[in-house]
Amino acid sequence: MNQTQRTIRLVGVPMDLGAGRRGVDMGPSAIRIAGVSQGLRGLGYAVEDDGDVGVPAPESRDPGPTNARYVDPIYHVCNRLRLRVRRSLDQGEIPLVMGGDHSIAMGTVAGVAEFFQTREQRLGLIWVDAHADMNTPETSPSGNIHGMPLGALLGYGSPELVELGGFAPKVEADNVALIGIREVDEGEREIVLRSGIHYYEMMKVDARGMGAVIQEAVELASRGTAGIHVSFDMDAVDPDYAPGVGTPVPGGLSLRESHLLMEVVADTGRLVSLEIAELNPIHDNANATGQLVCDLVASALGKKVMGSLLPPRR
Ligand SMILES: [Mn+2]
Repeated sequence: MNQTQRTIRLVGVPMDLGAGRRGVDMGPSAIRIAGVSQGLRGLGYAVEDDGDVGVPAPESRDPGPTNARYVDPIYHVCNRLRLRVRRSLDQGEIPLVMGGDHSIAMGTVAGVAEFFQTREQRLGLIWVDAHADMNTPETSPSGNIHGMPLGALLGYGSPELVELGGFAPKVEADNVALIGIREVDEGEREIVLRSGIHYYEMMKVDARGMGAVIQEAVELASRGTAGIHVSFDMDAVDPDYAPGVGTPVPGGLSLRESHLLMEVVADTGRLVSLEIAELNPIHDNANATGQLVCDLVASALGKKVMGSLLPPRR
């Protein structure tokens, strides 16, 4: 086991500056309490926990522009997160980033993309979400930045966020698959279409089945890339299974569809980093959604009904 043992680096980001409803800042704590470390050690990984990236309380900051609320503190948190993720990858680890609202993905993906860019390699991105997260300050109805991170990573929106880490875009649109969407804002829809990313709204998941959808998604995210990052917004899962989220939308992924997605990703052996966002313990039932996070993380990292299969060393 030791020859192949890999280290997973837990990074908590108790961010709720980008969200409308409060409470997602307690996500990292709830995931730890549900036993994420124990589960991963049970699969044969070494687990290191750095604790949380520092995030200022909203009460202590001026929200700033109404169309991009808290853009300055969010930028600074994401920048710190970017460095942590980059360092973890430099050490040969698998970073597991635990949010926090989904604006954290701008820091996580910047760190992963930077790691590959210095090696002249590209990153594939699978984004699982009820929403497209491709608003810009001009299109956003709320001004909440957790609705903008995928757009920013692709080069749309606030220049400060787009240029995070000093390069843009972080991923090529052709290597991005967006799965599970069922609530997209009007102006945002146009950006999704214009961007050239591959999107799988719930209708496609229903019609084609998750097996076919995730197979195509991993192929697209693998094309010419050195690895895949999965950014998983818990609101992608149906609220029946995941009530503890920031922005619940009915008609989401079933429990098995969610696991199948993660299991197929694990089977590719190409997952380089993983992120879970938008767990909101205030709306949860006795941490059931926190437990689901741990189960999905285990599936993404190789847990199988018939035993586990650890991804090979890079
Ligand atoms: Mn999201």
